[in-house]
Amino acid sequence: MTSSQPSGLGAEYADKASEAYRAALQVIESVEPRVAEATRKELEDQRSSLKLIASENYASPAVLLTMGTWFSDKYAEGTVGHRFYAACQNVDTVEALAAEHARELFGAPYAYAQPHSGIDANLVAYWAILATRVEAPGLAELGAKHVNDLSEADWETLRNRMGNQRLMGMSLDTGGHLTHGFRPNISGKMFHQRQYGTDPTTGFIDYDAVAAAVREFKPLVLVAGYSAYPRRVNFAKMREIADEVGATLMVDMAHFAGLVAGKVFTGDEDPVPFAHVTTTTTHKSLRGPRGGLVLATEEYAPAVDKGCPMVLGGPLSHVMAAKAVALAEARQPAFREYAQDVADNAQALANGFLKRDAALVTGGTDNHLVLLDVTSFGLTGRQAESALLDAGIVTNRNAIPADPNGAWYTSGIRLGTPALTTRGFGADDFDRVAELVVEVLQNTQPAAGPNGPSKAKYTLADGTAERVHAAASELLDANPLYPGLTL
Ligand code: DSN
Repeated sequence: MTSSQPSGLGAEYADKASEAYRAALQVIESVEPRVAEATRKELEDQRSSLKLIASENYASPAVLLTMGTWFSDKYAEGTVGHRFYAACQNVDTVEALAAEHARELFGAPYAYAQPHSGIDANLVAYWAILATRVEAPGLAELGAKHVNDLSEADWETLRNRMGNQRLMGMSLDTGGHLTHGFRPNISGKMFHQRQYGTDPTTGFIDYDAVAAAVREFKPLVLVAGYSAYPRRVNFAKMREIADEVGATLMVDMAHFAGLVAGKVFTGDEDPVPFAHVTTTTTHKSLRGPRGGLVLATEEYAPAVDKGCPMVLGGPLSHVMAAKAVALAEARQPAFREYAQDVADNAQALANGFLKRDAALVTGGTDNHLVLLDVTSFGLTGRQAESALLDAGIVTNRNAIPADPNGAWYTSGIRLGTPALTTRGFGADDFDRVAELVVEVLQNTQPAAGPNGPSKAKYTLADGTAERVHAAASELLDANPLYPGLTL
């Protein structure tokens, strides 16, 4: 894709969007001017910084405007056509549309559009797997007893049959998510957990090692998917591994759903035909509103459908409407071009780092993100993240495998291409981004705090922030965010 051809930002209806936002801000201003001011400032800040957070994007004005309506005022617990509240006929329409677009886009038998976030989607999935899989003979009789009549033995039975289920997911430091069984997270407490990692030499998933760990642990749930792994996953293999021990395969595709929707990940790399349950967010590479989505086979659908009120609070009807709009956008042919550009641009970004001798976890990428190991610059992830921010480059620090600095300070920086690709950045632009990132890190030195060496303090050589900011502005001006939108 060439630069200055933004895809998906709604340039064709910029005049109408400008009118809508101007009017909306005037209405907001009349009640709480500081909110209107912060809203204007947020657009200004997003327009003037290099957004490289791998989990962020820019939704179209059509998606954003859909969220600001009276659907926000409607309670709609339950599911389409089967609500605990009256007068949900219009919510039914938008929820059914969101689910239909999701089923068509991903080729899934069933889609549930209610989760408020990716974590909520994962909780619904876990609950649905437990509700579907855990056989509990005698539980009905125990459930019928008054709580005061349950003996110690009854409690023991309840605990053993309903709890103590096993889950195995990818560890946080090798790219998994908190909800994939990280012990302090609820997923690590509601399940007896164990984690798989990556090969310590290559940083890639070692499927034989995963299979051996699964054979030994025999989890009820095997979780695949990631937040910070810069490579593709073979979901056919993960399903084989799950099948060997009768585990349910759950795939969290929150990060790469856009690449699945855009048919960059096909065959064994498309999780939907292999997973029993697939979860995602809708706001990352999928470029929709903030929210979650669950896809499932017929077997798991009835339990997923009870996500609200069993796990979730009332669905956000205005966001479900926006999901329907975003998923309709993702079914357009232009979205496939966008998804391919996201992957091509990640390659350009990785190559830009490698040719400047920066170290990348796994030595590169074949998805939408790169994980830069900043130890060779003598920095922690926290120092690197802060110095880059000073120069107008927005990234997030991230643990690398066996991170010596732990999950707070970290030794890595995660950078993704979905957002800037939406702005129209092409391969040359991402090479320049890599150059600017390296320039900042080469000019950053760790600094001591009042009590000695610090993992947070740093100094940036004079003039670096200004120089890099100016160079970044050139790239940003050539690829404007919401071109034609004036407030
Ligand atoms: N916050 C998301 C991310 O940045 O990857 C995951 O929850």
